[in-house]
Amino acid sequence: MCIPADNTRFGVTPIFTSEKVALRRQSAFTLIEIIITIIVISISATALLSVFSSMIRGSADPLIQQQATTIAEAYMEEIMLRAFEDPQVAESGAAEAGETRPNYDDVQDYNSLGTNQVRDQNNNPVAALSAYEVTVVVAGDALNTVPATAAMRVDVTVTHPAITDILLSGYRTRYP
Ligand SMILES: [Ca+2]
Repeated sequence: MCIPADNTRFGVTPIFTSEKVALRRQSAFTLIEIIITIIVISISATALLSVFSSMIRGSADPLIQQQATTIAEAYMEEIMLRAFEDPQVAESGAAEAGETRPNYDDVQDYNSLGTNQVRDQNNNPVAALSAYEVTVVVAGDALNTVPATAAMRVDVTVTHPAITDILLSGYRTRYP
């Protein structure tokens, strides 16, 4: 069958070469679109890189915080195992005469520690923890119905240049 030049009556519209070129142009990216895409990708990459760099910079902090917390817990545990007040002589509110850390016998003795680098229970400095400092303060502080004369609040603060101070508080009450 012969198709006439004007074949619209068959439902087919012929596409001329100029129209084909126009269609091809529409499906491609324009220079402006490419530039906008590059700008968007650059902004996204910059934001991602800044997030990654802050994560890398702060990645050591949790380890230091955990170490500081562990130091505070170790001091607190040691202090809480002592008596409320000196069992042999009148309580002075700090270490009594002749007492050193290895033979501290009440919680109030620990007021004599003040601020110092981390030390073990025999008062030997722990070289590996030299960047941390510990401060211990023990003072009477009412705890609900327990008066301040029968409740000692123990504050253990651990500091390190890279983190916010870690403060651990506990109470030692006078009980029989
Ligand atoms: Ca004592």
